[in-house]
Amino acid sequence: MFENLEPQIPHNVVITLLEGTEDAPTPGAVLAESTLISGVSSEYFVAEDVSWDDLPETWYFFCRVHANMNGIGTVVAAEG
Ligand SMILES: [Cu+2]
Repeated sequence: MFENLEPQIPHNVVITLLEGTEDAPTPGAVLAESTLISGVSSEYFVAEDVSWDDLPETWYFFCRVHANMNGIGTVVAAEG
């Protein structure tokens, strides 16, 4: 789920391969990119052509509008 708490500010999420190191990550090839979503909003972003199973164990993500908004994501199995 994608949650944007900033009124009037558009953000999105771009998921890419993780390059560099975990201390100095850099984005690789783009795997999926959401539309721009203006806050305040919380919506599900569904990539039609990418499933969780398609992602590597860890990946890089950032906001197309604000490249300094970035981090590393991990797929975790649902419990139960
Ligand atoms: Cu942003």
